Amino acid sequence: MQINSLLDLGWNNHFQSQLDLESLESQLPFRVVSVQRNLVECLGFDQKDQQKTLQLSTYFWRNDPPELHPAVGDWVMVDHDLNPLRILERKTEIKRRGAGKESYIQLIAANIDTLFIVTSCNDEFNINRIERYLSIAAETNIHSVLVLTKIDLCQDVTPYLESLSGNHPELPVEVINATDPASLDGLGKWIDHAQTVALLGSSGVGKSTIINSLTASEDQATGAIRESDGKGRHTTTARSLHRLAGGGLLLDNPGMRELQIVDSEVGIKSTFPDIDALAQNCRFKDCRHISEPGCAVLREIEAGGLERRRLDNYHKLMSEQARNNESLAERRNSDRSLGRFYKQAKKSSQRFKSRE
Ligand SMILES: Nc1nc2c(ncn2[C@@H]2O[C@H](COP(=O)(O)OP(=O)(O)OP(=O)(O)O)[C@@H](O)[C@H]2O)c(=O)[nH]1
Ligand SMILES: [Mg+2]
Ligand SMILES: [Zn+2]
Repeated sequence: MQINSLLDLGWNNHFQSQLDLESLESQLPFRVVSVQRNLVECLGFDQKDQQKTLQLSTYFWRNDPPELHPAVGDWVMVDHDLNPLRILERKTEIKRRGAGKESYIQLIAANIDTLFIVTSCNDEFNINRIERYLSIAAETNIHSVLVLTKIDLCQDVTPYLESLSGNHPELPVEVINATDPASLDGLGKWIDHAQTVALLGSSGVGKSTIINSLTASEDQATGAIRESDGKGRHTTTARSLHRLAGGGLLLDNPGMRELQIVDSEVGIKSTFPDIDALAQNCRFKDCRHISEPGCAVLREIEAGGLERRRLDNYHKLMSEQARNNESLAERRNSDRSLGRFYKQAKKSSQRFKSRE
């Protein structure tokens, strides 16, 4: 990736204002462009102002919780010998609950301006899942655009478009054939110079195909979906940032198997503004819209003004994030008490030694 200045990588005032005079003189900002296991690749300029690609090990962050490890899109400050020092405070973060039993937050990407929710007009299309993405983006003030792929393989896109406009009238929708660069013109207006756009969606929906078509390259491997069930083969395995000729930055991601929502109450509420507005008229202030008397949300469902599915998904997302927040808080507490225990143990062993 050839760049002229940090501005081309999305550097702006939000990051600049975090640096005092001393760090401006002694440190250099690098942007994380890909993460593979324990290796973080960053792009920036060295002390002689030469463009430089850095490979950093995540070992430096080994004692930090996972959400504070570098993610694609992060800005890492390094010293003049190119050793990592810290990660700058993020403008936005796309996160989920990490997979597995242990409760932790996994960062998918940092400092994203716009999210392309990529979905195809076939069985993969799922409005509940789209609302999950929307909630996560809204929580961190990322602007979402829905990209509907594979129109060339679809008889009739109307049901998909109706489902989107019926549920989310404000959501911009771009309908494309990802394999045909001519059909991608509409995406351009969402990818301004130095803006970072993340593509998220299930495996096989065409995220990497979009990137290849927009960069006129074959840089990203793509893979045909399975004929038996139409599912993708998880072709992309690492996140990586790509620069377009127009100066926009696109982040390719592996297809998502699961997107467990965490810490997103505000995002969910703003994804379901109709439910939030109706809730103002419920008899009880803390109405959960399950079976309470005087519930304005349930009344609206009965009157046919609100789809039951929407309320069900709202409940599902709200309780999922509450559950995940709770187990996260428990884990943090136990980490903290474990930390205290170790500190105590260290102190008493030092006391013991000093008496020897
Ligand atoms: N006809 C047609 N094929 C498409 C379109 N978009 C993607 N494909 C094909 O669908 C398959 C999967 O595309 P990929 O770009 O690999 O999908 P992906 O979202 O990157 O998948 P993962 O990397 O597994 O997450 C490839 O064979 C693409 O050529 C489209 O709009 N029309
Ligand atoms: Mg891919
Ligand atoms: Zn209610």
